[in-house]
Amino acid sequence: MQEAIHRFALDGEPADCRELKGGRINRSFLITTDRGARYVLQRVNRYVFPNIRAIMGNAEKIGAWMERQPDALPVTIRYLPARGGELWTEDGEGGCWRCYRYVENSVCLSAPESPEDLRQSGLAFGRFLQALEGFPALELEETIPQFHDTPARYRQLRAAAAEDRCARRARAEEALALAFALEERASRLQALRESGALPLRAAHNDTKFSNVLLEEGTRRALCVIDLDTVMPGLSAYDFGDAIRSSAASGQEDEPLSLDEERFTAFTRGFLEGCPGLTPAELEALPLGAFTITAELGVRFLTDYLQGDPYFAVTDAEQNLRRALRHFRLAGEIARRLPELAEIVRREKTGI
Ligand code: GN1
Ligand code: MG
Repeated sequence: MQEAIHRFALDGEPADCRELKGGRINRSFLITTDRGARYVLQRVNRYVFPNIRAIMGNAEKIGAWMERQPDALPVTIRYLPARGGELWTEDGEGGCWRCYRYVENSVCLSAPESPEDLRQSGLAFGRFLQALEGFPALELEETIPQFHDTPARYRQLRAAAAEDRCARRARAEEALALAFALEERASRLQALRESGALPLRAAHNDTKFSNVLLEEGTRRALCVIDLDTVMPGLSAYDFGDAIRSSAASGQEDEPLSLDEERFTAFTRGFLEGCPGLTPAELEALPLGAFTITAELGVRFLTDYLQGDPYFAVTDAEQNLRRALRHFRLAGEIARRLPELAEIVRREKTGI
């Protein structure tokens, strides 16, 4: 890390470093220099993102586009060039590092503290999506192929269960049964994508609550972070992942349930931020919340069966607990779909 940080032109000499917790994939450190300038230094997870050129190329395109959008959020993350001219630097151990200016006067919460926090997060992700309207989505590289292709995620789960390389399957039978009970409904969104019923957009694809920075004090939407999965996607993914994550504490392995007030607050902000959604997209939003919740459960369960190579865990059962919590939440969302559709309709029309 010492070596990596010196490859970026900082304002001053690094004087302090502390780890920023919360991400499941990359590791992030807050660096403060002797002149008081602050930066985020990240070590990119190469198991998840083997193609560093693709993620950084996408980030650069998005950043340049956002800076030309009058309605974009106040702050967009831009990476600093490293010595050598790339936006990242490699260490001798296969690690890749990148660096950006810490967003001052911001707060990053692991869970919302009020409905207004949720409305602001809805506004942030909605405005992000809206600002990317017109962006040539297909020019973005698919940083993780089939990221939200739920049927593909089920195929990976089946393969992991068949292989059972860590002899964990016996402990996963209940979770597997729950997963497969959700499969038919969880495959519908992908079918809507493939049929062209839903427009493909440049979407964020990883809209968990902690990926929004709010302004300190005012708690207004300031910035959307974690652009590694910005690629062609659906508005229903972004809406859906935000809904599922706002039902969770940071750990995602505690009981989850859908709160109507929270759902309404997020929906209000999202629709206000992204007025350009088509009728078909509006209709698919609740299905997105269901699908992404079930899909993430499938991903956690697959990772459990494979010995946790993907998601950071605190103990050997955490991915299994996360999977179970997500399947139960998905079941609850499925039962409440008509109610959720009604909230979306009401928030859109105001009547
Ligand atoms: C990962 O990187 P982070 O922690 O924001 C994951 C998301 C999951 C999330 C669950 C690239 O997000 O898809 O929803 O964990 N990101 C990737 O906490 O797989
Ligand atoms: Mg991420």
